[in-house]
Amino acid sequence: MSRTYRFTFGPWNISTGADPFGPPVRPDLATAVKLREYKKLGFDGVQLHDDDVVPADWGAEQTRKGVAEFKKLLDDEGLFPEFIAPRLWEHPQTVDGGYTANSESDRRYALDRSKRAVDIANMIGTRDIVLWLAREGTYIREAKDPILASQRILDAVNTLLDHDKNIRILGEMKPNEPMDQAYLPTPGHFLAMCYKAGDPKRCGVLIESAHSILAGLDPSDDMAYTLWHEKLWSVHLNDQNGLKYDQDKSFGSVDLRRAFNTVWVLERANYDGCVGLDVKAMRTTKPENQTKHLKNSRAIFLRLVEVARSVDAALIDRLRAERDYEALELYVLEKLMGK
Ligand code: XUL
Ligand code: MN
Repeated sequence: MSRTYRFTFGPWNISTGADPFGPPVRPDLATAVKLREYKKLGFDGVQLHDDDVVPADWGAEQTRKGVAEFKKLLDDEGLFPEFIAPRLWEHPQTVDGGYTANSESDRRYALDRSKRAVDIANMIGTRDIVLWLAREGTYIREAKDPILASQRILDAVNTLLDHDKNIRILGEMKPNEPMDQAYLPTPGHFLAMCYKAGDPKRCGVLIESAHSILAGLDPSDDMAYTLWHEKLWSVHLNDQNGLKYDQDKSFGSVDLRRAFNTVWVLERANYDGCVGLDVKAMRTTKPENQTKHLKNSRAIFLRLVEVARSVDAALIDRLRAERDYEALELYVLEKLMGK
C-alpha cells in the first residue's frame, strides 16, 4: 500500500546555534520568516510551543488577537498547526518543575499556563497538546516525593482533559536533561499513566528517537509497542550518538539501520500521525545552510520508505522460519546499501 506522509517541525528547529558554551553563530529569524521556509522544504505543518504563538504573559484579549494573527500566517502559507506544547521549563516559576514543583503557587502557575495552552490550541485549530515534562524530576532523589510526583502528574493530565473535552494529551518522555532523573522517563511509563487517566482514549504518546536512545531503548521497538496500544499519535524523528546530551542529529545520520527499522515499523502499522523532525543544525552550519538538516532528514525518511516498500516479505518470512538470521541481516544491510 502506498500512503503519503505529512511532515512537520517546530520553529525551534531553525536555530541560531547557541549552546551552553557559546553564543549564537547564526541570525535569529522571526517566526514569520521561518514559516515561509516550510513549504519550500516539503513540510506541511508546524509544531508549536504556546509562546511560539503569543508571549505567555499576554492577557486574554491580546492573546485572542495574537493567535488569530498567527493563524492567518499559517493559513497564508497553507500550513496546519499540529500541536501546542506548554513551555514549562523557562519561567522562574518552573525552576523546580511544573506539576511536581514543591511550591503550591508554582504548581498552580504550571496548570494555569497549560490550560492557556489548551485554549490557544482551540483558537488556532488543533486538538493535540504535547507535554514534554522537562523539569518534572530531580537533581537529587531526596528533593521530591516520587509517589506524590506521579499522582501530581496524573492530576495535571486529568485537569487538562477536563478543561476541554475535545483535546488529546500526548506525553513526550525523556529520561534525563535538563534533570538528572526524570519522572516517567520512557513512553511505557506514560502509557501506563494514560490507562489511569479520566479519559484514557484521549491520552497518548509522542515518541522522539533520541529520547528512546538516551533511555537505552530502541526507538522502533518503543514505537511498535505504542502502535500496538494504538497510542502513537506523533513522532520526533532524529538521531543520537550514544548516551550523552540530547543531540537531535539529522534522522538516520548516526545509525541508518536503526532509522530503517523505525520507518519500517511505521509503514507496517499504517501509522497515520505526522512525521515530526526534531532535528538541530550543527553549530558549524553556515546561515545559508541552516535548513539543510530538515530537508535532509525528510529526504532520508522518504528514501527509507522506498526501501521498506521494496523488501521481499516472502523472503523475510522464509528466513525467519529457517532461523537464518545471518542471511536476514545480510539481506537488510545490502538493501541499505542499495542492492
Ligand atoms: C526536548 C524536546 C522538545 C520537545 C518540544 O528534548 O524534544 O523540543 O520536543 O517541547
Ligand atoms: Mn522532541
